[in-house]
Amino acid sequence: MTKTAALDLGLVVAGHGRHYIVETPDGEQIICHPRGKKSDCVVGDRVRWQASGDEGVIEHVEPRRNLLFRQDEWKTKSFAANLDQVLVLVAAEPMFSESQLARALIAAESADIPVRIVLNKADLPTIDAARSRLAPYAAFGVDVIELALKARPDEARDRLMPLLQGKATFVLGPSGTGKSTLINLLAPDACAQVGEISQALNTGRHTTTATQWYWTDPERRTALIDSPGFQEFGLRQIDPKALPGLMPDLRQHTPECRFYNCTHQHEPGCGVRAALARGEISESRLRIYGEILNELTQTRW
Ligand SMILES: Nc1nc2c(ncn2[C@@H]2O[C@H](COP(=O)(O)OP(=O)(O)OP(=O)(O)O)[C@@H](O)[C@H]2O)c(=O)[nH]1
Ligand SMILES: [Mg+2]
Ligand SMILES: [Zn+2]
Repeated sequence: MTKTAALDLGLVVAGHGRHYIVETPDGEQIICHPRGKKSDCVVGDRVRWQASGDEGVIEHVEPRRNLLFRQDEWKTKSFAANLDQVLVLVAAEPMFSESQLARALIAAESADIPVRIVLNKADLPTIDAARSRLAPYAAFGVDVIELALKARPDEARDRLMPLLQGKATFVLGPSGTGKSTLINLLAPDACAQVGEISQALNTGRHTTTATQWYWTDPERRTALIDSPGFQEFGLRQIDPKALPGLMPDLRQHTPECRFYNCTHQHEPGCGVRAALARGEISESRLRIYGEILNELTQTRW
C-alpha cells in the first residue's frame, strides 16, 4: 500500500483562501489546511487528508479528471475540478455579453467538459433579444434551455433535473443571472444567498463570493457548484493556433481553407470567411474570434 492510500479520502466542497472544507465519504465536513504554504486545491478535488485536532491537513491532491479555469492577463483563476458538465447561465436581464459567453464555452471545450446554456428570466420582455443572440449557439449544436427559474420554478425543476441527475454540474455565468436561485431551487438545503438585481447592478458587487459544492439529494449523487459571477474572462491558457478548433462553428469550416495555417482574418481562399459570406457563421462569432486571437497574439512584456 502506498503512503497516501492510508490517509482518509475527502472531497473539497469549498475553498476560503487559506483553508478548505473537506467532506468525508459519510458526509462529515472538516476544516482543512494545506500542508505547507502552497494551496493548490480547488472545489471538486479529491484529497488525502489527516486529522490534526478538530481540523485536518491536506497531504495530497488526487489526479484530476479535468480542471475548469480562466487565465486573465495577470492571474489564473481556477473554478473547479472533476466536473461532468458546465451550465452557462445567462439571462434576459442584465443582458449578457456574447463575448463572455463565447469565452466560457471555449474554456469548457478546452478542458473537455460538456456544456449547456441556460437562458433565464424568460418571464421578462427582453427575452426575445436574448434568444436571438443565442441563435448561433443553438445552430451549432449547443443545448439552449430557456427557463424562468424564479417565475416558473416547477417547470424549471422538471426541465433541469433529468439533465443533472448523478452528475457534478458547475454553474457558471455573469453576476445576477440567477445561479444561486437555481441552486436554491434544486438543492433545498443550500440556502445560497440571492441578491436583488438593482443592488447587484448599482454597486457592482457580487452576491456570491465563493465557489461552493452542494448536493441536491441525501444520497449525495447529484451535485451543483455555485460560483461568483465573473466580469473578466481571459483565455491566456489557449494556444492561438488551437482557438478555431475550440469554436465548433468555425472548426467545421477550417478544412476548407486554402492555407493550412490560415488565421481566418484576411487570407485568400479562407473557408471560414466563405461560410460567413454564405451566412453559415454569424458575424458576431467571427468578430469574437478575432478579438480573442488578438489578445492571444499580442506581444507581452
Ligand atoms: N424576473 C426574474 N428574475 C429572476 C429569475 N430568476 C432569478 N431572478 C432574480 O435575479 C436576481 C439575481 O439572482 P441570483 O440568483 O442572486 O444571481 P447570481 O447569478 O447568483 O448572482 P451572483 O451571485 O452575483 O453571481 C435576483 O433578484 C433573483 O430573484 C427569473 O426567472 N425571473
Ligand atoms: Mg450567486
Ligand atoms: Zn481560413
